[in-house]
Amino acid sequence: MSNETLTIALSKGRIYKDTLPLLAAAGITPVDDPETSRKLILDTNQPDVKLVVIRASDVPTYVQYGAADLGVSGKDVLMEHGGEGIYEPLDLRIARCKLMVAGRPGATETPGRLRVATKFVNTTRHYYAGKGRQVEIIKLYGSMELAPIVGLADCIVDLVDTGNTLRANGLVPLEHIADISSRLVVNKASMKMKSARMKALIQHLGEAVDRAASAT
Ligand code: PRT
Ligand code: MG
Repeated sequence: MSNETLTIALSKGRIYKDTLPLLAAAGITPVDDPETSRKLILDTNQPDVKLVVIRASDVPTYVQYGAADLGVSGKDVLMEHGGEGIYEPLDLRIARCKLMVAGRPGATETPGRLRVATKFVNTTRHYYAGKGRQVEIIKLYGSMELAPIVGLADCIVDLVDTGNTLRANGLVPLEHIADISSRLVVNKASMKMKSARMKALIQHLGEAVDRAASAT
């Protein structure tokens, strides 16, 4: 990417949908719609601002290596990634949910080693290490809610919003690990090399977040 272009990494779905109004308030509007376009690099109304639309869990990696100057990423994804090479200057307060332990009622009260299914392996290891509890972590890539039902695990570590998915599968939230929202992340080197433009964009996004917060 040229020194002049600012590249912003986003994921499709709820993060894209909730980030659009914030970008618009900062004067950036995409020309293509990622839900219908097959393009992976989207032009915007500003010739020197591009969007790359990628998997949510890949956003910190793109920003870490400077393939994108900025990105929008869930705190869950950032905790799991570790945040190397990345600053996290702004809580965008979008795509909010909770990271929780869930299972059948009482599932974690059994003595001994717990079997925990999750896609958040690092975060889960860190959480139970902090509690001094022995666990066996089973890595899954999706549909974690199935694991306790079929006896693959005692409990899961997953994101919970309304709780409907847990309820529909006979599970309950058991422990709160973290409040989650999406964060603006920036590449540390870009922050130095493109300092003025990056700071202006961060400030405009911050003002848009504050306006959105005071409107609710
Ligand atoms: O789908 P893909 O593998 O590409 O990536 P992804 O699943 O990480 O992306 P996406 O778009 O589903 O989620 C992006 C980000 O949105 C996450 O990293 C979170 O930071 C945030 N977010 C906010 C959520 C939720 N709310 C959420 N409810 N991400 C996922 N969920 C899922 C949850 O995993 C569970 O299966 O929704 C289900 C629970 O919802 P309720 O309302 O039934 O409780
Ligand atoms: Mg998903």
